[in-house]
Amino acid sequence: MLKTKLWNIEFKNPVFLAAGVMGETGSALKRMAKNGAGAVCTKSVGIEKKEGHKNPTMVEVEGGFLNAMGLPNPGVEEYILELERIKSEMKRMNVKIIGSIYGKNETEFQKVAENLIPHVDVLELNISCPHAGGGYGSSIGQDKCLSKNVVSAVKSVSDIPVIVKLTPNVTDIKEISNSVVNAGADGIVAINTLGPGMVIDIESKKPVLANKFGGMSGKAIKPIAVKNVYDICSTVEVPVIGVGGITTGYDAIEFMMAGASGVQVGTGVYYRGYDIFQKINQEIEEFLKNRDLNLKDIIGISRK
Ligand code: RRO
Repeated sequence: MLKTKLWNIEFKNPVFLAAGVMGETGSALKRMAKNGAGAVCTKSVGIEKKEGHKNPTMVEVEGGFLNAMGLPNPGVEEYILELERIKSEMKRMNVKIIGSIYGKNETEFQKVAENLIPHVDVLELNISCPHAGGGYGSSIGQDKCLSKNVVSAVKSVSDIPVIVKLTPNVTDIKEISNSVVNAGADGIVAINTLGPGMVIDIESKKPVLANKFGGMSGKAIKPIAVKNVYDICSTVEVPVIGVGGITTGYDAIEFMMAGASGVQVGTGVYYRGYDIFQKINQEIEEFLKNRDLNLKDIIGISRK
């Protein structure tokens, strides 16, 4: 009932693991796959190993979390070994792999893409980390020319679908969306974390995060994510994957009604556990069954 075909790939369901959560190792990805995800997304990987920011890198706030992980990853070559280890079981479970990549510029993006493409089903370009600094952050995703150049460079070497993760921290999400789609993006993922924000500990009188500030995820950002998806779907024709504050099937349905063809779950894993994917799928199925609807019937329905 929840089978979803996007870019000629059949996903067993439209509820995917978002980048950055439970994606640092192959075994963590496999665990999410076993818990019912239709696809799993890797932690964003770059050319070289990166330690990430110092601890603490996460702090819980009302309605979500702030994170400043700082792109910790083992580098693309090491990461490929992680993927090799889980390859056959992922095939057996029929769970697709989305490879999230980052880089300082289009040349770096292209190099990482060339390495990773043979090992994943879909490539996700992370041009939207709100606090990575050093040119890695949302600076690319806030500039329509830089975004376009990155997408063109990766598309020129890719034989698999290339989707682009956008930041909500822009004045015109439609403009950026059109720019990446005109450059050849096969889909859009919206949204990366919001902000960044800051929490100050009033006893120590200092910001809690070692990096001082971090991107906001979780329930509180859902209305912003839904509005971004709604706006993006009104301007581009490619599939849009909604992400931002999804913890229940009803949240997922809301994103689909805004136009999303699929969803990703990140922070939700902390709220509802690893089996959140099964739970969300069950809730979507029940909702549809009780109303005699199919998934296709609800996608974009709020826009009609
Ligand atoms: O690693 C991170 O700090 C991070 C990344 Br790459 C991202 O895209 N979004 C985010 O909130 N954190």
